[in-house]
Amino acid sequence: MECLVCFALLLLLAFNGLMPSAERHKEGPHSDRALKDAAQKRSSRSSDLKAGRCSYTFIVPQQKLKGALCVSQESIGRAAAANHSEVVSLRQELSRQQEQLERVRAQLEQEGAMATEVRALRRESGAMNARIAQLYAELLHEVTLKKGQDLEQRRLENLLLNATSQVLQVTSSYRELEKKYEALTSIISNQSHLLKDLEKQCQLGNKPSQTEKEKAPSSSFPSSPKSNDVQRDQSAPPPNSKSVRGVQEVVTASPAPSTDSPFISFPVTKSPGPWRDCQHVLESGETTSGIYLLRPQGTNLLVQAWCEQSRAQGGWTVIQRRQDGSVNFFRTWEFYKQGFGNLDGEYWLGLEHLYWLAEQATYKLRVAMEDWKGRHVFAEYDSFRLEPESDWYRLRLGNYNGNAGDSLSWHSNKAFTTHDRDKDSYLGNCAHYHKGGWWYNMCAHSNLNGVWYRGGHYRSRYQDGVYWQEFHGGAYSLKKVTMMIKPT
Ligand SMILES: [Ca+2]
Repeated sequence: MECLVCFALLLLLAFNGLMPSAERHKEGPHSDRALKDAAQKRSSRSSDLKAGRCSYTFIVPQQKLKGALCVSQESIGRAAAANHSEVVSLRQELSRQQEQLERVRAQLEQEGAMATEVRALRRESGAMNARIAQLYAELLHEVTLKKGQDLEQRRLENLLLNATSQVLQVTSSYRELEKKYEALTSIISNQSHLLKDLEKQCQLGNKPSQTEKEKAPSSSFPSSPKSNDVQRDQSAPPPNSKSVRGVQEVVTASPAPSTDSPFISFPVTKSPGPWRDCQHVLESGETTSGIYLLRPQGTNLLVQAWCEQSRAQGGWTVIQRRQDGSVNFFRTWEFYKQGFGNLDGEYWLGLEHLYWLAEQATYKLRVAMEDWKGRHVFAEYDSFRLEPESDWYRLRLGNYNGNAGDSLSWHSNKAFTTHDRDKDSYLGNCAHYHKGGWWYNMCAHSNLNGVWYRGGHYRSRYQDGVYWQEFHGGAYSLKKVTMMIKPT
């Protein structure tokens, strides 16, 4: 009953609400004000309905009611159910569309981020490309530069090679010139000696002399010491020609004059000789020291030597002497074999002569030395001999005695070495470093054929002075040295 009453009231309200609309249609479309009012009223009514004063809304066709309005409860129920299902479906549709919207929005957002990322990547890629292009250009530049450098290097190498070959040519030319100069100096020296001899002979008048019968040795001898001043002490006065004592020519009964003599012959003795050695000279009554002609027994080898008859009982054959640096001792094998120097000054008797002399008997060796303060010492070895040239004149030495100290035993049983023939035990050539010829071991406790330095202690890149290790050491160059042998 209550439901029916409520429904009737609602119908009345609806009818009142529709009436103005019908009237508006009659007034025509020009009344905007009326339309706005009606819209306001509808909205207020719908808000009233939403507020829950009524559960249903009915839409009634615009027509004039004629007669009674009948609504059955059944039709109302059907309409309500239809509306409800429609609302539900609409809501579902709405939520579905909202979901779709959300998805689309999310997708859009995602795509937006991706687009940003793509743009960033594009920018990065552009930068990378630019960098690669730059690097490529740099590489190209480097390659070009390298090629240029290679060319330059090759050019420099060629230049260097040319310069080296030129230097070699110049060096060889220089060596040739040096040889020529040496030969010329030697000839001049010999000629000057010959002139002096001739002058003296002229001064003696027409007095017959044995000297006229003999001829001075030719310049085929090894060059004079004056011809080579490589090692000569530069501060030393030039060798005084006046010191050449009593010049006489070789007087010899020898049937075959030797061609081996390395010396310019100026013997001082009137004794004809030749003698076996200086002991033989002494025994023959010649007690004056000087130059004598010797010929070892069983040989045709004639050699002049200085005989020391006043020191240590005399009878000594001098085989080596140093005293003023006037002779270069840095010589080749051939010079050391044949001998060189001045018999009344510095000289080396020659290994071949030494070998034959020492073959005659048992000889002893005496090394007499003097330092720059005038102190004299000596070293003696009770036997001395050499092996033949086929064994490089190997030294065989006996026992030592003396007051100089033993600096030669270490060299015993060693072969002779020169700068052009290396027979020493050292990896390099000792003669090169010690600037002489010696029975070098590895290398030298004594170096009596080294460079003669004035004043004792010397400064040199190598230990190349005239030294005796046990007497002042290797850095002290001795003032005077004499090596001499004598039969025991
Ligand atoms: Ca060597």
